[in-house]
Amino acid sequence: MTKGIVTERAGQKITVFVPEEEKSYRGIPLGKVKKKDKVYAGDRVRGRIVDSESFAIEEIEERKNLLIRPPIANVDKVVVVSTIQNPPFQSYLIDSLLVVYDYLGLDTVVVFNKIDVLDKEGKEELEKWFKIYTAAGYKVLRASAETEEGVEELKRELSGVISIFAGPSGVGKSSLISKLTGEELRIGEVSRKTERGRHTTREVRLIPFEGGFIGDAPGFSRVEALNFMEKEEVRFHFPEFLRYQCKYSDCLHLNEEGCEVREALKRGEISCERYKNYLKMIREFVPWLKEVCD
Ligand SMILES: Nc1nc2c(ncn2[C@@H]2O[C@H](COP(=O)(O)OP(=O)(O)OP(=O)(O)O)[C@@H](O)[C@H]2O)c(=O)[nH]1
Ligand SMILES: [Mg+2]
Ligand SMILES: [Zn+2]
Repeated sequence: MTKGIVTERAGQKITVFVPEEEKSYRGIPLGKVKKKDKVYAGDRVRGRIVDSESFAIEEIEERKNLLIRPPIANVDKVVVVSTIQNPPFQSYLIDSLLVVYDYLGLDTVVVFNKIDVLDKEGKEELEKWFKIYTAAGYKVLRASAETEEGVEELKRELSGVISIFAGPSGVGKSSLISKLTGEELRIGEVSRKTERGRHTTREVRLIPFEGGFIGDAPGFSRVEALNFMEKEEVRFHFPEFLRYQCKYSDCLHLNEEGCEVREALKRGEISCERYKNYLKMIREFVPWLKEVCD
């Protein structure tokens, strides 16, 4: 049997890329596959090349994971793209995405794109956020799809894995992917369409890239961690909190006695911006916040 990977799923159309041949085929799910399971982009499949155009899918390998939006299976890494200016940085949305992807067991890379458009204030703000996310424990890159700064570094992060690009609309996800892969994607147009439409486009395409695959996704405007997990779970997905041992193991890092996260916040080891987003995510308030932060 030949191994392939589903790179596209659009309605009835399935595209299978066969690495051995470096060629794409039209995927035809055989009876048992059709009944048992839906086929998703990212699925690793086994089957036979029937002719120069077609690949008969006989088996779908067990999935490592399956994302809903965009619908892609076996994702290894998420590139969380944002900008400081044009559009302005939305730290709550980015932190929510980072929490949710960590909860789903996905690696993340934080990318600040459009660094070519920053004015003096913007540059300062970029350095501020760069430090905050680096200190929190994330891999952070500064990039520009326009000048190609940072694109090589990003390339190294993506070889050999299935990755998707996520983040707000208009930050340059499609532009970065186009620069990386040389594939022409719809720039500044895709999500405007999907976000307005009642039936969000369910089409996804993975582009073969350096032994791995890259998927484009429509922009997000809102993500809430509590739609994915319990309030008590959120704290485990702030990597910087995990460095501290509070007196009580069920400490939510609010008003509890012996909270080491609060102490770290007071010492400036944990960023107030990140902590405030944590509170917002779990819909909590602490009376001492004003004293400690600003
Ligand atoms: N100056 C500058 N403009 C950029 C850069 N990257 C993207 N753009 C522009 O920003 C706009 C949005 O880019 P897209 O690549 O469509 O953004 P996106 O994140 O894919 O947006 P959605 O698909 O709506 O989620 C386009 O006009 C791009 O030309 C960059 O690094 N610098
Ligand atoms: Mg796009
Ligand atoms: Zn605590």
